[in-house]
Amino acid sequence: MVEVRPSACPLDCPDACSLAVTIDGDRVISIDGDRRNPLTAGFICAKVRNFDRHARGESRLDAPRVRIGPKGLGQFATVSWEVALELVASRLRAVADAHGGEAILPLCYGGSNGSLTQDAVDARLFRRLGASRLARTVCAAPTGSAAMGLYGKMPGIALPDYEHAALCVLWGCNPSASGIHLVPPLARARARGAKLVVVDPRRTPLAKSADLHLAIRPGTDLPVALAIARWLFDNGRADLEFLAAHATGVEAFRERAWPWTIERAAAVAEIDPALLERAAAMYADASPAAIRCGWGPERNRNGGSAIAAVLALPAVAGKFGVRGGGYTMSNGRALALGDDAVIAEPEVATREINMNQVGRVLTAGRAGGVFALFVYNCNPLATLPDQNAVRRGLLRPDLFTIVFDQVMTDTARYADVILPATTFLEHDELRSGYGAMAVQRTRPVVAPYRQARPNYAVFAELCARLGLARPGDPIDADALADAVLAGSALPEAALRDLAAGDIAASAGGIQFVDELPRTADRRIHLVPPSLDAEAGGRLYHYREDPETAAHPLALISPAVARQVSSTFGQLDRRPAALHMHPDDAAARGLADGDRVRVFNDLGEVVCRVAIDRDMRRRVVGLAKGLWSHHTENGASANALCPDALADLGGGATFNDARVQVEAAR
Ligand SMILES: Nc1nc2c(c(=O)[nH]1)N[C@H]1C(S)=C(S)[C@@H](COP(=O)(O)OP(=O)(O)OC[C@H]3O[C@@H](n4cnc5c(=O)[nH]c(N)nc54)[C@H](O)[C@@H]3O)O[C@H]1N2
Ligand SMILES: Nc1nc2c(c(=O)[nH]1)N[C@H]1C(S)=C(S)[C@@H](COP(=O)(O)OP(=O)(O)OC[C@H]3O[C@@H](n4cnc5c(=O)[nH]c(N)nc54)[C@H](O)[C@@H]3O)O[C@H]1N2
Ligand code: SF4
Ligand SMILES: [Mo]
Repeated sequence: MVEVRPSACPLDCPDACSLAVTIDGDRVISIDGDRRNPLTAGFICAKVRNFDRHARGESRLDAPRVRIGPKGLGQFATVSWEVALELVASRLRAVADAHGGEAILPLCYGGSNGSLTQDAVDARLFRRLGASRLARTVCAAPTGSAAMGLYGKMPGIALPDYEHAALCVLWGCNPSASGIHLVPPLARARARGAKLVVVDPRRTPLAKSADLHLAIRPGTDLPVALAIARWLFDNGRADLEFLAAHATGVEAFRERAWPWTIERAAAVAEIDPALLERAAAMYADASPAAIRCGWGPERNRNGGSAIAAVLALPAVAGKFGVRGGGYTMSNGRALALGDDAVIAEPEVATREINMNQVGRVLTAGRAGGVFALFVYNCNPLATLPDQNAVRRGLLRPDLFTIVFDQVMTDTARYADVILPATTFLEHDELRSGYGAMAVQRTRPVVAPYRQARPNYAVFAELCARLGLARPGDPIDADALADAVLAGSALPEAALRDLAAGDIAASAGGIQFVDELPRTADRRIHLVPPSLDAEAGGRLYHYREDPETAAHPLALISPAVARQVSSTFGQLDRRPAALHMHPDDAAARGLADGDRVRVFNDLGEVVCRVAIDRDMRRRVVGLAKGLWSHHTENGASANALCPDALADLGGGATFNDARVQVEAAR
């Protein structure tokens, strides 16, 4: 019987779309946007419209498997869940007995997971095992630290409210690929005469039509934002009254911005100073002025300070207090879930490993102290820095690796045991958006694919087998959802909506009218002492470009429309290309489509080159989340990304990769 069932997209995307899934028995016929959600507005991206290609494609894992060949060669035998779970439980127990619980490392990120499949029964298991803790820093760690330090993660401008802005600044953000539901409100604002400014090293689709595009060198957002701040102070355009009423650290911030004149910042960012000054003046003149800050500016050594400086601008310029004025970073706190109650086990103070340095830890062998790796909700070989180190680590004969995923990822090929996971269409979920201000409780719309199982079921089973289950533990999906909601700070109305099976959504307030900073004193802290301490007293101090004569090109790896990070990469078999400005190609004697070697001291990638006028000079681009089949030598941008950490939050510095490119022989 054909029927339409409601669902919600849990993928790592700001938009948190509501879905209408048409099914015939256990067959998905179509997936469309649900009209009940005003942001989704009845349309969704092609990735999720075609989700069945992922859910029923040839890479989908249909049963547990154990390795039968050498590590990394992808030779496995199918086994029963009973055999697989017994093996996993006995090996985890053996590792804990021989080396202590900390020798077990859960490796997850969970960007595409809600509260039932990440930080729920999984965390219970690992806490009770006394496993090492993972600092989940691969994304949003610097932005999170900066937004927390300055504003206590105050919810931002609701995405539909961009329609009311007279000026929109897209700062290191590319909604055309990575959050498409912001595009219509931007278009509506522009139809009413709003101006658009884009700060991005690439000429993104929206940069092409923008009124002003600052094509800065990656990693230079900090001086650029500080120069705008200084210009506002110098030209009497700072809102001193607002700052006196609502901010601390104003003088300290002003001092740290002081070295950055328009000329000096423009020189460092390699842009025209006149353009930068025009951007500052446009921002000062416009109201409402909205800054949509993305995650591009955080992925470098200056990332935390850069985001803090960008987020300071609406305070300095006095842009709050009107609908469509202020900023948006993450809106995750607008309707926040994620309470610890669901875990039913207090956090233990075991050692913490930064996921950006997993390669380093694994390759340290015995000294690294990790002998069992449990990978889930993550595809580390494709997404962590220093891919070659991660690969060498995964090849270690004395490492026992479990990979729990929906599809046969590059990482899974290195597993000792593979466990097949359900997709969101097959399990229960409870998901809060980080762009859209919406929470949705979803039910399975089709039965699990063959033997695939949900995370909550598998981790509960492992707790039981390891003797770590306790009476009263929430286990089934409803009990888990109840525990999350009971511990959340959701307003009554949202809880009622969820209980009635509806989307719990907030229209979003006006910053400094309906929303104040969620800091302890409800003020903005322009130089929060905790962040300054974390940055070694050097918050807002610019760290120089890591380029060298041997490796002068900045390699960035932006999000692409056809994937979410590495998710869906199995569906695209076309080879990837390195994007390069024509002048850089000419200087190397390269023509469009030539085979090239992209290299630095960490590794190399062999692929084709695409001559691309939308890249700026001395910056090359290779898509984020590529799989081994996308390049000739199986390496991706991550093979060239350093595992050094950003100034705040222990964040990744993917875009600090500096490389050289030559014709491949
Ligand atoms: N289709 C799709 N959607 C996604 C994702 C995906 O992979 N595909 N990923 C999801 C995830 S995990 C995230 S975190 C978000 C990311 O969402 P975005 O932040 O919008 O995406 P990014 O591509 O990471 O970076 C945005 C832009 O920053 C630019 N950039 C790179 N370095 C710098 C810099 O130093 N300064 C400035 N100003 N700009 C810079 C890039 O050229 C890029 O255009 O998107 C989510 N949505
Ligand atoms: N070079 C470079 N690398 C980057 C970035 C960059 O800008 N440049 N950006 C980074 C960013 S922004 C992010 S967020 C990270 C993301 O990196 P990852 O966290 O590795 O995210 P994905 O690549 O989406 O992989 C998620 C995996 O989880 C699986 N999965 C999904 N749902 C479930 C489930 O319910 N159960 C189980 N067991 N598995 C599930 C999916 O099938 C998929 O294989 O990548 C980072 N890597
Ligand atoms: S990936 Fe983003 S745009 Fe696509 S359906 Fe999911 S939430 Fe919507
Ligand atoms: Mo991300």
